[in-house]
Amino acid sequence: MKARILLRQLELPYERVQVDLFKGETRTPEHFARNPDGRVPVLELDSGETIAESNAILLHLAEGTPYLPTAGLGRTRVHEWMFFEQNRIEAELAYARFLHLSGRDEQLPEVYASRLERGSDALEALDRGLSDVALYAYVHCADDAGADLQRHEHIGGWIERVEAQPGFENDLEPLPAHASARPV
Ligand SMILES: N[C@@H](CCC(=O)N[C@@H](CS)C(=O)NCC(=O)O)C(=O)O
Repeated sequence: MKARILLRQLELPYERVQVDLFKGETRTPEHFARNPDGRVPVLELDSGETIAESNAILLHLAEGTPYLPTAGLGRTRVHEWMFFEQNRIEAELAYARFLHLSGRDEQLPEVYASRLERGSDALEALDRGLSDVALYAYVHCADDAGADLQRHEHIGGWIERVEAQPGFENDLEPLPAHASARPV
């Protein structure tokens, strides 16, 4: 989602190709050739070369545009928050969200509780700091993880500012029904 937001902000045409990870489509030889780690997102360039890791995609697209400061402390600040996003938001809050939305929190209640606690702690850190699109993706839907966004003073206003930017569109899709671990 964050790669698509930046593509639209930069007015770069793109084609969205969906890979269903719940049907094992990320673990095929074709997909390993795109990303040896077998995950999405992957950006395929016109040259056929591929870039994995959402934040590497953002940095590649933003290079030389107003969305990324040139070398120096400004760029380092962007990197700080992008590393924070990967380590704290994605590893903890996003995983809690996946467990909660797919019903796996009922099978792994202790894992879920610990990820949610650590993810909520990361939201507090974000509330004290700053923000960008890399962080927006999993923070705007923190409620999905069972986290309480209302507890944080600044995050609501920041989400509204991100959503007010030109090119913004929330095209996040819900988890498909077959992702659920809940008995039918
Ligand atoms: N650090 C990576 C994480 C990517 C990731 O975990 N993708 C998940 C979906 S959100 C995935 O593709 N899982 C499929 C699999 O592990 O086979 C990034 O930010 O791009």
